[in-house]
Amino acid sequence: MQSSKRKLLLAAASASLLGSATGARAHGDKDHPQKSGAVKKEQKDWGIAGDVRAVKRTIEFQMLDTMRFVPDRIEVRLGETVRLVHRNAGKVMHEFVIGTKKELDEHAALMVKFPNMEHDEPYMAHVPPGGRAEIVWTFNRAGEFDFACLIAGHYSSGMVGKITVRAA
Ligand SMILES: [Cu+2]
Repeated sequence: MQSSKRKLLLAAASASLLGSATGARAHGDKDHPQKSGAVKKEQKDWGIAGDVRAVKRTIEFQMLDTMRFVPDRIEVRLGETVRLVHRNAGKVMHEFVIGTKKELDEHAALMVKFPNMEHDEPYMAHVPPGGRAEIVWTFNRAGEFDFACLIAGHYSSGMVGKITVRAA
């Protein structure tokens, strides 16, 4: 009982976190029109990995041990490619993961169960204390999205923020 539930969670984790790397998809019957050559540039509901040459704006975030991001709310225009720079001003590891609230909730629950789970995607940055990282992301879907630190305990303490993508 317990172990089959865990297996299911692990399967869900590898499908949604490793995504195209394994060829598995958590949402296999949704429309994914991209060709199989584009390994990392997978269209997500909250956008797609951006091209550095398309960057016209940089937004800097501080990650704090008070479990807050500064700023915790940003706005971008539909189609905009933004360089998101993360500076960890704290003494513990933090991360920055973009997603829908639903995806982040699910991912955070997995992180609580498997705190050492390793994962990497172009919409995530893992930043050690004093460190800096960046994400280049193209927001080609309008809507309200979240970003969050999914490290166990951080997400539940409110280490989250909002991204509004507005049509021009
Ligand atoms: Cu954190």
